[in-house]
Parts: sequence; structure tokens; C-alpha cells
Amino acid sequence: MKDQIDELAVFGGTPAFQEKLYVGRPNIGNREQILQRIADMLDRRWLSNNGLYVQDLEKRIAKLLDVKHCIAICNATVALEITSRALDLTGEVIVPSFTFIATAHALQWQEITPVFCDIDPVTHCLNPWRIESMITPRTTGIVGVHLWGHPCNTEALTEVASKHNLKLMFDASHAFGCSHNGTMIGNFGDAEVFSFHATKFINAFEGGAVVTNNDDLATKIRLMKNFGFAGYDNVTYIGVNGKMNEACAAMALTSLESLDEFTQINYRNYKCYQSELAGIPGLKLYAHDEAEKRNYQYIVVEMEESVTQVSRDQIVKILHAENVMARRYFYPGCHRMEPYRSYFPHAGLLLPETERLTERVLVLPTGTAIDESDIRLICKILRFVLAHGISIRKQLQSALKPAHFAENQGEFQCTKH
Ligand code: T4K
Repeated sequence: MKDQIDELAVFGGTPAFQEKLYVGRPNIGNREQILQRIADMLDRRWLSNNGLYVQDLEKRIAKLLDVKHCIAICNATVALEITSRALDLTGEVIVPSFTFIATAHALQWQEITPVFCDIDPVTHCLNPWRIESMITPRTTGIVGVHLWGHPCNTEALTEVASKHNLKLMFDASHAFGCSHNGTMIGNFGDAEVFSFHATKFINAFEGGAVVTNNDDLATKIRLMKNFGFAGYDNVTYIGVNGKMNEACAAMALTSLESLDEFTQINYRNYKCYQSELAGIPGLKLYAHDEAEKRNYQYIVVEMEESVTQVSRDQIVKILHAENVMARRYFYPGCHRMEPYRSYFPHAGLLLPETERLTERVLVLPTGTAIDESDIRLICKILRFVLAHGISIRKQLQSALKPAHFAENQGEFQCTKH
């Protein structure tokens, strides 16, 4: 452990970890089971197109979430695209900017304008009280994001959507296995979309699903994800290829069987971070509601730079040097990425909480790939750095003179004027 500032890897010391610790390291589950499923799949020679694994996965998810329909899709981005099209969204749709870019892109890809709305500073989800002022005659829907697995204020969103005759769907990519007032996420709005990307709580290598209690919508989405085929040689609708293949479904089924184990490990890690970070001035761990079902997949820390003296970006640089690959999700906010920043250069004026959070949030590694001793060491580094905030900031600044930081996809480089 570091006793002197010069021992930090950013100043030339040895990195605390020999190998990189990543945010979003995949949970693997039962290796023998996945390999057995892949072998069976090869023996059966049924690799895609609504195979047995996909059917089984859809049934198990619908049962687990107590929802009428689950339609497996190749990834959540395509699932969002298909669902928004099936809901006849057009014109403008209200979304948060503090989310992964796919939430906005899925709309813009279909020439639907994402209108960015600010978030609640505590939950980091859409602020329902800000929505009415963003509604125009072109608005057709709202897409809420259950960020970090925390449910949106579904009651208030449902009320505003029905008052203005808007469709309501949720990007539930982070919220598989989570509940809201005792009801599983998957049962809110017109439809909800999950991601089973490799980095997600339950993973299918790449994958996603739409869940809904609406029979007609489910039928439409099933057609749309399979080119519109209603049977052999019979296309009744315009569609795309959104199918999940059998290898992905095999992985998802295996992952699903480890849901309790993954939850326990994530919860153990969360509690470890909670106790190790307690009392560090200027750091606040995002609180998961333990009275509800949660997957604890994201360890989110907010930093108050006026207290810590080192900025969030300086902390990221220090941690990366120690091989802790912390992330700045979801910096800089969708509204500051293309094409949106060119379309709406002043969007930030209406998004004060989003702008504030994108400068403060740090996401730390968790999941089955790390253990409590890793977490204790990460937190010790943070505690040490923040105990010497002013000196470290000065040393970082002088080490960088006369160059300045430039950003490149979360990494930092020095560039000359
Ligand atoms: N809506 C929301 C709210 C989302 O968060 C996402 C996805 C979507 C929609 C769209 O879902 P999908 O269409 O993907 O199903 C990553 C994931 O690629 C992305 O799926 C996820 N959100 C987002 C939060 O994180 P990046 O740009 O950070 O990816 P990347 O390559 O930097 O990897 C993330 C971390 O995971 C790294 O620290 C490395 C590690 N990693 C990654 C992979 C793929 C591994 O250790 N092993 C791996 O196999 O977006």
C-alpha cells in the first residue's frame, strides 16, 4: 500500500494491481453448462430462428418477471429501435441525456428526435416534473431509463404520459432482476427493454429482450424482429433481423441460472464498498434500495470536487495508472455527443443536473471478477488520494506543465498548444 505520494503509479510508482480491473467484466456462470448447451446446439443443428434455447429463455424470463410476453432480441439497441417503431413513435420523444448513447441513437436512427430532459439528482433517472415543459405538438412518447437498476418514477411518468396521450416505454438495460414497489421491472409502461450485453448483470454475449403485457404489441414486435414473416413465404409487415441466435440464448440461460449467485456477489461487493468508503469527505456512494430487489451491478460514486480538491478526471487518471479502470459513465451526456451537440448546441442550458452529474460520477469495478480484498485496496487508494488532495492536485498540475489534458474516449493524453 502507498505511504508516499510519489509511490502512486501516476507519479512513477508500481501499479497497485498487476492486471487491469475493469468495470463491466463479464460474469461467466457455469462454464460446463454453457459448453454442454453449445455442444447440444451443434448436435441439433439448430443455430438461430426461434430455436429451443430462445423459446426456453423467453418463457423463463416471462415467468420470473411475471409478465405476459418476452421477445428475445439480438441486442438492446435493436430492441429499442423495434419497440419504438412498433409503438408508432414519430416526431419527438422525451428521453434523459444521462444514459448510454444507445437510448438516444435508437430513436435518431429512425429519424425520431430525442428531446433531452433533465434528471432527478438523487435517483439519476428522468425528472417527471420537467417533462411537461418539453412537450410539443410533435411529441409522441417518453423513454425512461432505469439507470443503475433504479426504477424511474413510473407512477408520475405514467400520469404525464396518459394526460398527454403519449406512449411510454422504458430502457431497462440496467434493471434486470430489479423491482419497484414489489413489482418486477418489465411490467411498466407499454413495454420495457433489457440488455444482455457481455457487460450486463445477465449476459448473452450480445443480447436483449422486449417484455410487455400488451398482446398486440408483442405480436407486432415478433413480426418485426423476423423480417415481418408470419409463416413460410408470408410477410405481413415491414421488419428487420432482430433475432437472438441459439449460442447467445444458451449463454443467457446459463447466466440466468446464476442470477442469485451474481446478486449475492454484487451485494457483497456493494456492502464492502459502502463500509470502505464510509466517512471519506466529498465521496458519496450511490445508494441502492435494499428493501426492493436489486442487482447491484453498478458501483457509482459521486465526487464533490470542492471538498476532495482533486477532480473526478484526475481520480480516473490516478486509478487507471493503478490498473483500476474506473469509468466516467455517462460522460459527457448524450446531448454533448454527435449528432445531438450539433443539432442542439444549447441543450445543456435545460439540463443543469445532467451537466453537474456528468462531471461528478465515477463507476468502479464490481462483479464476479473481483473480490473484497481488491475492493479494500481500491478504497485505500481513494482514501489516500483524498487525504492528500491538495498536494496531489499540485503535483499532477506541475507534472503536466506546459501541456494540458485532452480527452479521448475516457483515456487522457497530453497535447501541446
Ligand atoms: N441502454 C443503456 C442504458 C445501456 O447501458 C446500454 C448498454 C444500452 C441501452 C444498449 O445495450 P446493447 O445494445 O449493448 O445490448 C458498454 C457496453 O458495450 C454497453 O452494452 C453498455 N450499455 C455500456 C454501459 O457499457 P462501453 O462503450 O463502455 O464498452 P467497452 O468496450 O468500453 O466495455 C465496457 C467495459 O467492459 C470495459 O471496462 C471492458 C469490459 N469488458 C467488455 C467486454 C465486451 C470486458 O472485460 N469483457 C468484455 O467482453 O459500453
